[in-house]
Amino acid sequence: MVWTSRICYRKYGNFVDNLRLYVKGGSGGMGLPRLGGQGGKGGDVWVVAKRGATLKGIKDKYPHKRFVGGVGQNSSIRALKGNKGEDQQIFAPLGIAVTTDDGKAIGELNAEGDQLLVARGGRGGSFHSSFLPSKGQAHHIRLDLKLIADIGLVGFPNAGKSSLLAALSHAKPQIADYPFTTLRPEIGKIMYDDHRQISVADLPGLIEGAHLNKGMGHKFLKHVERTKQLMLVVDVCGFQLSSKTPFRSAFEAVQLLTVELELYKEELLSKPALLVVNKMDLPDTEESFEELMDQLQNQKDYAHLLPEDMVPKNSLQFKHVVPVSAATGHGIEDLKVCIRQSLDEQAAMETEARHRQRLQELRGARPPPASPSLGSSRVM
Ligand SMILES: Nc1nc2c(ncn2[C@@H]2O[C@H](COP(=O)(O)OP(=O)(O)OP(=O)(O)O)[C@@H](O)[C@H]2O)c(=O)[nH]1
Ligand SMILES: [Mg+2]
Repeated sequence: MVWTSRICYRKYGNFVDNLRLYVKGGSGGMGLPRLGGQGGKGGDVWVVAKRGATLKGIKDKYPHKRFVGGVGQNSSIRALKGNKGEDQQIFAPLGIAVTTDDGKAIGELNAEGDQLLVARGGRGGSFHSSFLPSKGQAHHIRLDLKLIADIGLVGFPNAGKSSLLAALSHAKPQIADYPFTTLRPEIGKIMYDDHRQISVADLPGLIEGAHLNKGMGHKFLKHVERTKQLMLVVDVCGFQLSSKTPFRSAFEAVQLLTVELELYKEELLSKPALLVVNKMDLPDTEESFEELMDQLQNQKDYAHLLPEDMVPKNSLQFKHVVPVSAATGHGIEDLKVCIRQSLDEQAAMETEARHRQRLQELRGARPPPASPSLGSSRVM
């Protein structure tokens, strides 16, 4: 039996799982020595957890990545005690760790509305400071999406995700011939001979309409966000959830899984992804695999197979398409190599991007001016 993995080198997408921001509390307002007036405190900068927010959203909306609190009001004859400067809020997704630039933890955002103070506004001028105000705290912070694993398995029920995890790692997930065997993520570790470890999350099966919260819906999709790369798993023979639901071929399964990801959060499609075609030990699957490859390479020609609303607007760019049998172990070693290669490539690209950014900073690129809305408006 010869199944060869198909390797297609494509550009990595732009899923953002970490972000470095400059935050600065507003300066305090001037005191009024003559009348003992106290200037207002500068506005603080907060990071606030908001469902639906994304790091990419912050990056796109605020390309300068600078957040500055409002300046405290000066003390005046009309208002001896100046008002506080306006706070600045940065709305971030749930499941975020916030650290200083040198890695010191500031805190985590895990539930809707959780908030962290990341830059304190300066004190207003008062008797104790000879009526001179102080500047706000200023530094770089990092927002990191807390990852549950390097790779997340995405597939319809019964595709063999848990069997695959068992074949790749020492994990012993529950495996059964009925759908929805897996109800919560289970993490396994692939061990390589040189002691490298890569974690894989077995996730509950996805169903059509998951983006509308059907089945495990959002609970499932939330975990997909927290893995570096996606590994779609399809049964080469196709899939039928029950006698009342239509049969879906392997190609249709790929498209439907893509639609669910796309409708939940479009940017998930820009995560690096691999496709595993499972159950290749069953009879006549070589032909089905060839057909699937043809369909994947000529997706437009096969768009008519599904109703329009079930065809994704953008396709997932698979780094590798790997035929395997989780049952016999065939193709598993090949898959381990592909997984490692894909993650290494992503890490190299991220390192390069970081170096480029640092270099730019070292070359003394002046910090870009704050956008006019900063200090007075809300993020997103
Ligand atoms: N013939 C064959 N059967 C397989 C293979 N991989 C998995 N199966 C069978 O497919 C069924 C489903 O396997 P699971 O690993 O539980 O599938 P799953 O994707 O984790 O399913 P859910 O957790 O319900 O979403 C079980 O009966 C497995 O024995 C394979 O490579 N070949
Ligand atoms: Mg399972």
